[in-house]
Amino acid sequence: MTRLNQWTVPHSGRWEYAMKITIYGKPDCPYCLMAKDLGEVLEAQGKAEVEYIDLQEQGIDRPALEAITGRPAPTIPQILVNGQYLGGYTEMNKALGGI
Ligand SMILES: N[C@@H](CCC(=O)N[C@@H](CS)C(=O)NCC(=O)O)C(=O)O
Repeated sequence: MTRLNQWTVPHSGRWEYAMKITIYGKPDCPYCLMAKDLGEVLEAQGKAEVEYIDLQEQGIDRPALEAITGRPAPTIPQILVNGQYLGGYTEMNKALGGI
């Protein structure tokens, strides 16, 4: 079993990413696209596993999104890290843009 890099942790006999980023967004949303792009960069760098969830495609409306994030969601994207609320693209870029 080889450790991939500092972003991986042992889990059930194998290595998995320590960071799982979940992005809730919609098409035609520039901030969602920026979050998606940053997520793709982090994933390509082997730093995180990223899941992008299209709210329209999945039929998730605002109350449902707020139930998921546990707080008001006046804007999109809404982003979680390991199930914990992070914020929107601005917070994602600030926290993870330079890692
Ligand atoms: N500060 C937020 C801004 C996000 C934002 O303004 N998103 C737009 C869509 S790209 C939005 O949700 N506007 C209000 C709306 O669509 O109801 C962030 O960094 O994510």
